[in-house]
Amino acid sequence: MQNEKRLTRQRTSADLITALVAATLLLATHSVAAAEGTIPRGEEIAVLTHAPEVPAPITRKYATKVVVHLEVKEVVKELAPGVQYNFWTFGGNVPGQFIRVREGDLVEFNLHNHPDNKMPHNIDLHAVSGQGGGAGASLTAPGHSSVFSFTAKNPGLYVYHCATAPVGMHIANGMYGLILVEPKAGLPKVDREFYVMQSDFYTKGRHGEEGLQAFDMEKAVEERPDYVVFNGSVGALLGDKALKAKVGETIRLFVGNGGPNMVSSFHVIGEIFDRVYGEGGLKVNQEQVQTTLIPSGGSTIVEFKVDVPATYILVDHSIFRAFNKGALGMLKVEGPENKNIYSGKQADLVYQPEGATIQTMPKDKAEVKAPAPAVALTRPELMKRGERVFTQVCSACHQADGKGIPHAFPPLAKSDFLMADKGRAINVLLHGLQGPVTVNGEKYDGIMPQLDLKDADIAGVLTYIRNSFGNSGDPESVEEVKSHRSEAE
Ligand code: HEC
Ligand SMILES: [Cu+2]
Repeated sequence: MQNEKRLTRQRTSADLITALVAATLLLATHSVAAAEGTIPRGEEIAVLTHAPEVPAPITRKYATKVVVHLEVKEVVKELAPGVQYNFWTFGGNVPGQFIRVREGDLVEFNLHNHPDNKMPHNIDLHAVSGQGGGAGASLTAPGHSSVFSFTAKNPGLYVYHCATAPVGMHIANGMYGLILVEPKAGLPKVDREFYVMQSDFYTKGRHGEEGLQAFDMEKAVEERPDYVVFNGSVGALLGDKALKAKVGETIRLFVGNGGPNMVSSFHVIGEIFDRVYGEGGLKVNQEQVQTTLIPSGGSTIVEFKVDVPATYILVDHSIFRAFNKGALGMLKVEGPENKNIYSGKQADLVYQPEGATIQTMPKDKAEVKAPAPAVALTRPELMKRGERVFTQVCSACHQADGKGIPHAFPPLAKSDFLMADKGRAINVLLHGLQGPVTVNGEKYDGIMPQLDLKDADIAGVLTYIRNSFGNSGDPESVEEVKSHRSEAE
């Protein structure tokens, strides 16, 4: 096969280690495959597409080795007209690029984290059986690549997403996409296939507020999205970006739901789904469906024949999301009328257009909190509280042993940075940290998010980390944290 040559083609020196790791992985997976009698033949580079495009159906009748290259990029783009957002993406757009492989293929997955990115990322593919669906093997610092392999054993339409802490934030920023594992026999032939993915966004400003909008964790936790959209932005499937088809064609939509929170009541106004492959499984489990439910982190495949020309409207039928939060798309179908199926206008009826005004409930008055008096905690109390905070909040990034992850999360264990300056440590916990720092001689240039911690939690966790993992220092008092907080205000 000509593709086999590609393995040795154009390896940059940076790829060399990656290639070695891949080769080792390949040997290991190869022997497993051999035992099952499904040795893949040849090799090809996966063609990935941006939504709404879908890679062509697979015509190959045997399993092969498919090499996937997916690059994570953090990019500022439009979330809605006039509204920008710093998206974290698989491939430069939301949703992530569509991956299409065949049941039985051996997939060599190369996850690249662009050097300009600020955060480490990884990938959890729901199509993978194994630790974290690949997340366990793919945590990748900016400027690095990870390689792992898996056999696509289970056909179906699967969501993939980033699973780096804080997981919710990585997903909320746009880190999800779809991978189709086509069954050996292929899917029935249709005229057109499209890739549509719904998701919800949470911004500091309310819906429509212009400018660069930051992620709002509080709204995300409370599941109050400002935007619910198809394909990553308001209007991604409207106007000249509408999906297009001709009368008489059969359409297949691969529909995913990245969440992070909302469940989709997916509906196409003016159409009936002839067939639904519920939850992205392999079986047509229902015919003649009006609205199908797509769980967060789930998918569905719908098929329908378009009989008459119209602009069919894709919506989340939780209808305020459609008309007020962005979950609207269009499928424009052209061709001859069939008055028998649909007469068109027979009478001029009064039509009350949807008002553009968003009506809001009066805002809750911001509670003016009187500062709580500083509670003096004993050292054992601080240690106990600190251990809890560390386990629940910090260990996701700095790891349970406090040793961090090279290039991504600095160590707290024996950290010269942490131990040198108590006041600076308090400020890191109060305000987060970004920009280059050197910890024990290693450079880190990531972002530690600002964590919404109480003064007593900060005092506790600092006492704990400064007296664990081989560190020893004096306890932190709640009073000290409090005075740093008021200095900043
Ligand atoms: C989402 C991941 C994340 C979480 C959660 C997190 N940190 Fe960090 N932390 C980082 C990153 C990334 C840096 C380095 C930032 C930079 O490069 O400027 C950092 C830096 C630090 C530093 C200074 C460098 C060092 O190693 O001494 C301290 C101290 C620290 N974190 C403590 C904590 C504590 C305590 C918690 C829990 C309350 C916590 N962090 C939670 C990601 C995280
Ligand atoms: Cu990520």
